[in-house]
Amino acid sequence: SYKFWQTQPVPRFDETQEQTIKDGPIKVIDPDTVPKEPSKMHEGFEWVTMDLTDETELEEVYELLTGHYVEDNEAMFRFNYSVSFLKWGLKSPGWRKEWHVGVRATKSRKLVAFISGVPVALRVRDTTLKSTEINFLCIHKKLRAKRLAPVLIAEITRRCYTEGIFQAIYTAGIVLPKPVSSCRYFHRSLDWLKLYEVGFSPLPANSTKPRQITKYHLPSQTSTSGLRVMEQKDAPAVQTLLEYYLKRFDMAPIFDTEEIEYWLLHDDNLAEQVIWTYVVEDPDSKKITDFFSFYCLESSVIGNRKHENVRAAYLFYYATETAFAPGEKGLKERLNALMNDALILAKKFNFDVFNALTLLDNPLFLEQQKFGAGDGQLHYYLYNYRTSIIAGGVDAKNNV
Ligand code: YNC
Ligand code: MG
Repeated sequence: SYKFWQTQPVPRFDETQEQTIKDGPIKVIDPDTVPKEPSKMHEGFEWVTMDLTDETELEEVYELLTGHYVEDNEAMFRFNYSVSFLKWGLKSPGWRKEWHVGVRATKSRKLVAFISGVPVALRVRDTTLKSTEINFLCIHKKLRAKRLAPVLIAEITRRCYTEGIFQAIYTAGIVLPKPVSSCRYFHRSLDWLKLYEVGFSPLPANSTKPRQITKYHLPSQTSTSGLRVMEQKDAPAVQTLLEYYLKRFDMAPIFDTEEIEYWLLHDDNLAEQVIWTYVVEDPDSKKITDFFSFYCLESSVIGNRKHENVRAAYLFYYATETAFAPGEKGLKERLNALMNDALILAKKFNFDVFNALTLLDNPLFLEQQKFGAGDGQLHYYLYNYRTSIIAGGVDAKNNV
């Protein structure tokens, strides 16, 4: 098996796990050998480049994903990325139209498949790679299991190579050769009763509904003094703080100030808010000592009478100066205070659940903040780059 993946420049499962692995590209790409044209598309279908500045085309991508994108194992929920989320996620600084690849049915013009990439400067240990973050690979349900996915992957690879980008990062719930890191999803109920009613949260045998509701109750006010919404003027301080904080991990993106503004500040032009970011400003020194952020990603509930969707907040980037104290003194306590405030705010903004992965310093607060382990895994992959396995501390954004 892995008929396609075994032909690709990715590590094999049987490769050594030793520390002696030397980091570097698996294959050196000669730009002159990169095909100038896409490979042949399946009969009756054709390649298109989507113009996501055009609301109609954006809406087509939205419709494809809403009907056909990632579902849980029991097919109870399906990600429902909003149009605003797609604008945010697919048009980040340096984005290229050519990396929004579609497939249309030649006759009907219907969009039946999509794959995308956005540029990211990705640090893997001591090396920073100019790379692409691949996301939103989706094929219409009626076109599944026809080996179309490898054709889409090969085409976006060609379009990356054409731009002189020879590495990529991507995530998937499934196991492919071969994860560079693996995380587990954790979920913190904000509206336990709704999560129970949609079939997401079970009622433990030794508990009752009122007890579950009480268990997840949160105060109405945040507790961290100096906590406020991030503003544009905070971007340089947040950039420095995050860059410094992420140095503690083996794999992380490197954001410049423009990217920090883009990824963390709410854009008033969007119909729906996607990102919430809070900073802690020291009342005396006016210094930014901490920040945290979360984004909104709803899931459609498939076939439930009472509820159509679940509103989930996903923990995004955060940083705290306590991580730099000798022996990281106070880090756990501080993170718990910050994340409790994040939960309070998410509740206030009507989220039903707060999700986080087992990356960065998240293991320091998951249990205390009453997150429960989900059954979903998220595997991280690098394309055309070899490095030994990374334990924790990976790109928090690419988490389909
Ligand atoms: C997947 N998620 O193994 P083998 S994640 C990568 N990522 O190949 P067919 C996948 N490969 O095993 P279907 C994959 N899922 O024979 C399947 N594959 O070597 C591989 N689902 O193709 C699979 N979105 O077309 C097998 O399968 C081959 O019709 C089979 O299509 C798959 O966005 C899919 O989960 C996932 O829409 C499109 O099931 C379809 O089933 C679907 O016969 C629901 O394909 C939505 C969904 C995936 C979300 C994501 C990240 C994608 C990363 C792609 C790899 C990028 C590599 C880097 C490229 C740039 C390089 C540079 C520079
Ligand atoms: Mg197929």
